[in-house]
Amino acid sequence: MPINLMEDVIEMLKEAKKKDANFDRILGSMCTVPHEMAKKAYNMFIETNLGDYELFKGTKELEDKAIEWIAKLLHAPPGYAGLLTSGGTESNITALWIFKKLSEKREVILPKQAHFSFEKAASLLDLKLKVVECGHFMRARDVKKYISSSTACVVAIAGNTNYGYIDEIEEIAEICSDENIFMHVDAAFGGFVAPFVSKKIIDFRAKISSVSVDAHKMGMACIPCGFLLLRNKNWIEEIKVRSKCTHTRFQATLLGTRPGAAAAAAYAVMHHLGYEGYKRIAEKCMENTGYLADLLKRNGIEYVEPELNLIAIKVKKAAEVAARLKEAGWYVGFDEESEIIRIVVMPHVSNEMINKFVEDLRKVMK
Ligand code: 0PR
Repeated sequence: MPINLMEDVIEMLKEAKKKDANFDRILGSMCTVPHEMAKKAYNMFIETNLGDYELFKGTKELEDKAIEWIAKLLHAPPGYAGLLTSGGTESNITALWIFKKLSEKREVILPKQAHFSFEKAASLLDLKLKVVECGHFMRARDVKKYISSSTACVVAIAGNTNYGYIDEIEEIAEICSDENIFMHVDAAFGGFVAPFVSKKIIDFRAKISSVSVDAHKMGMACIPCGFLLLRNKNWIEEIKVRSKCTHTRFQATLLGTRPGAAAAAAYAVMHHLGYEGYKRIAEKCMENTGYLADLLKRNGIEYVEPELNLIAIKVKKAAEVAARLKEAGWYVGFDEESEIIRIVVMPHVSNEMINKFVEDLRKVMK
């Protein structure tokens, strides 16, 4: 006899789930409720492991197809390589891991707005981060003066964490190409939005070396799922390891055992929605972002003009405002240093939610 009946365990799980925040109250997350198609696919492939893909050839095919889909979206050149990762953090660490090895240098130039995953990368890989002082995004002219003979790589962001702004990627890529240094684009957030709603080039049409995109953010897939694309497939050799007891001979990912379910879910949504479907979702999110901006303006609340589906609202004492909003039932991101609270207008964020939120924000800010 088991020590607890399955239905009792389910009860226990339900109790725990009740304590979780509900997405109809979450405004500060870059994740969202996965698409129904993703949930179905995830369940179908729950036991698969891409760390030993010789055992799961069908799942491996889905992973390859998902990578191809992203490669096409981002105009990867022939001879590219793609990795399916656990998300932005792993993609960013892996990119810097590869570029450190290829360049045999240790300095990484990145904007002040870069995500904290680069701090983890620096700590793990013993890299020196040279932070470019900038406003809401990084300009090419500001990058130049940080470049030295020790520079391994420049990082630029397409959709930064605080403001959703896009750095001057094309121009920065020109500089990197002239200087013969690697350039990584972190499009963890913007990768599923910018290609559909922005005229800016964030992909391989610019002279970039790599780009990361997360399917578990605007891709509406299941957590954990990101992609790292590299211009040259030979670069993968730098991180390839002979795997000994698995049925598969090599691994070239930071993680060993990896969820095939995440790959299946991501490709299922891609196959279901197509580029057109994602375009409609991105456009709807932008429309709702415009709606939020208008409402804030009409209420005299200051914000940073959005570039993608993210609005930074200017407040004094951001942590306090966020805490009061939490009391009113809203979860928002905040950054005390920049004096902002952050609303990410993800697909689950409706105009009804926005109306109620702004009403509560007005009360909280009084
Ligand atoms: N790059 C950028 C530009 C990001 O914004 C993030 C995460 C990452 C990389 C790292 O991605 P992973 O967390 O997938 O490894 N940005 C959000 C943030 O830290 C993530 C987030 C998600 C925040 C859900 C809150 C939340 O509830 O702000």
